[in-house]
Amino acid sequence: MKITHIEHLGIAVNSIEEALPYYENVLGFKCYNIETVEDQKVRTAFLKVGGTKIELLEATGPESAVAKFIESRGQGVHHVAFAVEDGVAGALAEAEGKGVRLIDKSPRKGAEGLNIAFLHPKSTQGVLTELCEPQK
Ligand code: CMX
Repeated sequence: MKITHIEHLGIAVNSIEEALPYYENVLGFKCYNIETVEDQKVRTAFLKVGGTKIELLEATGPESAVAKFIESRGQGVHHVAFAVEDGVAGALAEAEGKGVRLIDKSPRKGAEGLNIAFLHPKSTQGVLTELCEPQK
């Protein structure tokens, strides 16, 4: 697979409204989009940081992956998303062929309408890893 850059860092927060003043007023980033990704049970806020982004993740219900994460580990870095230039489907097949456990067997639509897929943290050295189509 050809990874070109970190597309975004996902950060789990209790509340986007409570977290944003730190990112905007202290660090000086600008939130440009807030959306709900229904099938992931998360609300997301995106901020640009140079050539990459931060995605704040707020759970929309107790069964959300983000709610479970915060319950066991507290707020903090939740995942890293890499931009794959030559397609998420091919990258998934390659990762699986190299013994990596897939969470998503095929690409699906994530925040910002991009094709994405997750690799299981138990086979990625402890870091939940997202493979992501680069934004045009
Ligand atoms: N980073 C690293 N490790 C993590 C983790 C994370 N974000 N979330 C869970 N884990 C660890 C747990 O601590 C646990 O480890 P131990 O067994 O050592 O305690 C282990 O993974 C649990 O694995 P599991 O029982 O297979 O799975 P869970 O039910 O806890 O779910 C995960 C974990 C990663 C499979 C699930 O959260 C998932 O499918 N995530 C992908 C989807 C997602 O995160 N969506 C939200 C963001 C969506 C978006 O960005 O749009």
